[in-house]
Amino acid sequence: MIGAVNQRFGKPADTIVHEQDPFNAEPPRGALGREAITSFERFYVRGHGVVPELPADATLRVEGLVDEPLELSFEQLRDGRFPQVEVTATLQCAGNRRVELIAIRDIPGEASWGSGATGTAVWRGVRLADVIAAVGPRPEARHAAFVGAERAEEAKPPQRFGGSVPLEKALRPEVVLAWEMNGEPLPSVHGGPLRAVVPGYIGARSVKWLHRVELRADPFDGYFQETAYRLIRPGEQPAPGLGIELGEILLNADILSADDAPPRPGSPLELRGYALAGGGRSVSRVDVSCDGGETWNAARLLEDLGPWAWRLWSLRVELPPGEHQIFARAWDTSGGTQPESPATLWNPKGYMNTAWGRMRISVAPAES
Ligand SMILES: Nc1nc2c(c(=O)[nH]1)N[C@H]1C(S)=C(S)[C@@H](COP(=O)(O)O)O[C@H]1N2
Ligand SMILES: [Mo]
Repeated sequence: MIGAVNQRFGKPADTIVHEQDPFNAEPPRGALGREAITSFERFYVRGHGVVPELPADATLRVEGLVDEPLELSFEQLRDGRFPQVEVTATLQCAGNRRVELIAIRDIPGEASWGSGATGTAVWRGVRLADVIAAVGPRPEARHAAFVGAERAEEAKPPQRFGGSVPLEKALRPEVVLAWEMNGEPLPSVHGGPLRAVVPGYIGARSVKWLHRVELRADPFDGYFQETAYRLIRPGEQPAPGLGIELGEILLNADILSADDAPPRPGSPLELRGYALAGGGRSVSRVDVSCDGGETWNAARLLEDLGPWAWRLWSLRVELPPGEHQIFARAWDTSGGTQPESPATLWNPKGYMNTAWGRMRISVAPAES
């Protein structure tokens, strides 16, 4: 069954399916660490509603606190009136690595995402800033909301998915309305024909199947921003306006792959992972410990894909026989680093686990 749903959405058979309908799935972490630009096959899918089938003449409305609302066909968006741009950006779901929080205390009703609810792609489209300039924002406009085309039954009450970012962010050059992912037409499971891409913000703000952009005085008041995607305290229940509204992502790093074959004693092993800075900062260093945090070695930082993308890293290590707890932690250009343990980060919805990346590796005893 799981094979069939993966096949239906074009994902390989080893994709880990959290939910079939709506489809929610992530790649095995090892596969994710092999490519700097995540291929379509290995890009996670997070959907709160069923993938909508949009009519061929679907349009984008740009409205709200604007002088002249616009309704644009997708052809008009790409017919040259707005310059086309490409941005290499990592999307990261706020629920990425929730499984480590669940290990501390159960989080009923939320999927146990592992390390794979993140990925990096080259997105092509137009700058949201150019589209906003065309409608003339009114001075009272402070936020730009994105509303998707599908109906999410899990929302209370059921409603379209949506979310907003401050207008200041919306006007930045990295924020795009995209119709291409890695040089191909944006697959519908990733929001095609058109999605917002908001680099540096939680994945939930990169609204798929974009239907409407609304300039507002206040943040979006739909379920997925007012009630969900907020950091509440242990013991609290989600409620409108409660807790901290999530927005910018935070510095994170994870270990994605070791070699495929089980490591042999005495032979070097290549550890790989990513680090991702938040707030427009960049990654300065990644340290890796193979002895539970006693000693640390600096990993080699691989290709720099620009300010909005993760930085892959690698480190060759030799491990003696036995069980090893590997940790990775990144440092950013402000000298900030990640918290050690997910225990202090636990929250009832299981968001924003940015603790040290961790992986257990066992090395078999040498053959005699
Ligand atoms: N319309 C719509 N947009 C959406 C969502 C959704 O459920 N509906 N999920 C959001 C969340 S929570 C994330 S993490 C990203 C995931 O994008 P992907 O499925 O292309 O990886 O899309 C965001 N955009
Ligand atoms: Mo997400």
